[in-house]
Amino acid sequence: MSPRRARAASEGGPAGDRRALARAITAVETGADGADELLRAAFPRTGHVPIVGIAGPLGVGKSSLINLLVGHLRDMGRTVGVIAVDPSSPFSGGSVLGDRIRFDRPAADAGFFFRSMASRGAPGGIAGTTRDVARLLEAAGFSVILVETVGSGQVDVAIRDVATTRVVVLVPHLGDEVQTLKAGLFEIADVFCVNKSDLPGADVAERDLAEVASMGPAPDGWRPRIVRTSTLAPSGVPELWRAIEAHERFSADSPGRLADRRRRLEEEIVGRVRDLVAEEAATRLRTEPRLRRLVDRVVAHELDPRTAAERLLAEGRR
Ligand SMILES: Nc1nc2c(ncn2[C@@H]2O[C@H](COP(=O)(O)OP(=O)(O)OP(=O)(O)O)[C@@H](O)[C@H]2O)c(=O)[nH]1
Ligand SMILES: [Mg+2]
Repeated sequence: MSPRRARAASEGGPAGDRRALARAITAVETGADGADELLRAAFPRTGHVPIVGIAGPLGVGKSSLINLLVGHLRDMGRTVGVIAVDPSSPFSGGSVLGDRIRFDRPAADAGFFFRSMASRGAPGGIAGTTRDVARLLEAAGFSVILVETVGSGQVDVAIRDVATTRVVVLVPHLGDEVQTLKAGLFEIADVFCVNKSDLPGADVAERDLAEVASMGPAPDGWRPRIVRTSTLAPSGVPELWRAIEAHERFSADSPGRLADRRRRLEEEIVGRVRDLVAEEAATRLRTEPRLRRLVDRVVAHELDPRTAAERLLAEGRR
């Protein structure tokens, strides 16, 4: 894709070409030619909007909440991009998340964009692609990005580094769930949302969570907020958004969060270097006669793979 088209695509969005944006996302998801150029063009216009992760066990009402949050944000004049990460699709033979999340938005609403992503491969990979797609949405002009991760603790945790605020959604009668949460999701929560508070037991759930939240480590000084919602009533959605915004404001001047951000970007650079070096090494091993002979010697057990790897790198530096 030409730089001009790449730029045009990443500038699609509220006022731009939605089809170009959709195509750009597909290019990034599939690692097509031109994806790097798209991301390069997008990056300078990213890093400023809230990226809100909405995680939690299956069926707690994450999608229903996102639908209401989108409505609330659109009413306030904010533009919203939603990414739904569905870990089930590769296994269930095409259960498309698009079928599981419904939005009460007019088709012509240019300030809203939804994309579901099948999370093939490793959680690290999902997180990377989600981060890149979030960047395309931000560069396209969306002022809030919401990311739903579906019912897999592993994926939820992988998404941790993508989001600027992490909401963990639960329901009344937490029971054992609070115990499980301590191990995984709990540590990533900036905001707890007790959804389905129209059902009995919301008081108890809120109290339990408040207790756990007050015991948490809070190394950077943020104590998770707890918000009660119901998507049936509906109630609590403006409060949920206020809690998210409070966390965004807190993070904006928190030294710990700045250091965190630096660390994540360092990790991203290192990951990219790893990919590039690995790609180049694989190609050279297959194509350069001298390196093919090196592999022959490893196959014959005359040389070990570690030494071969070091030689390959040393040759590359010549
Ligand atoms: N009583 C009650 N039911 C709710 C509420 N919110 C959602 N539900 C119901 O809970 C079910 C699951 O809702 P979803 O929004 O699909 O939940 P989810 O967490 O996105 O589900 P997965 O994506 O499958 O993990 C649906 O039948 C909703 O109607 C609520 O506030 N109160
Ligand atoms: Mg859902």
